[in-house]
Amino acid sequence: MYREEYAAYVTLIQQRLSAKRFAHSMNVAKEAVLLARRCGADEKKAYLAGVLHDVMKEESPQVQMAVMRRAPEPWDPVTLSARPLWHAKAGAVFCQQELGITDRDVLNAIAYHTTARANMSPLEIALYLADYIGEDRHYDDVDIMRDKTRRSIHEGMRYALIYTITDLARRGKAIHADTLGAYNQVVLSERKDDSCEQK
Ligand code: DGI
Ligand code: FE
Ligand code: FE
Repeated sequence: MYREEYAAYVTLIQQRLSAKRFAHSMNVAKEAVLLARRCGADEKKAYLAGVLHDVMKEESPQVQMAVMRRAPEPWDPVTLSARPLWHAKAGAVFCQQELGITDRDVLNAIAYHTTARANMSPLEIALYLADYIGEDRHYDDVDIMRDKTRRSIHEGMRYALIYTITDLARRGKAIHADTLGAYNQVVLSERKDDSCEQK
């Protein structure tokens, strides 16, 4: 779709990731473009964010933490304690500092692709949902998740957040305040339409 324009990033991702994770990244990029179109987000930015979102995923926790620590602000205790969150934060720092990406919306979409947060931009929502419904995804409720998202972005967000929070709580994991913030906003909002506006 935008593969030629971003060929250098696609090659970088292919070199840094396993074949499986590379395929996932390309699926997410494709799906993010379709969702961006529906939400009125920039399709090119959605493609770029999709390609790069898991760039740090296969680095060791030590490397992820070292990259994260290059951010100007300190990280909160839950982020520091929850390893699955590190690749998202390190990914945004890497894209900014090493790849020279300056677009704040793209960097935020990567930084928040794992936790979500309240007041997400349409681009952030497109990437967050794309990560759940890409072709390579296989988890118990993936068909329901795809169906809900097909019907409405709001329903997709609602289902994804309920699924994630329930799963984390069942496993006794810490839940980041940003995830709870996203959840509360979605369940308190009455919207049932296909808009990405969360207000
Ligand atoms: O990188 P992917 O596998 O494509 O997907 P992802 O970036 O959404 O990561 C999913 C993992 O992140 C999964 O193991 C659940 C975990 N996770 C998501 N939100 C939270 C979380 N873990 C903790 N501890 N707290 C959260 O709020
Ligand atoms: Fe991820
Ligand atoms: Fe992912």
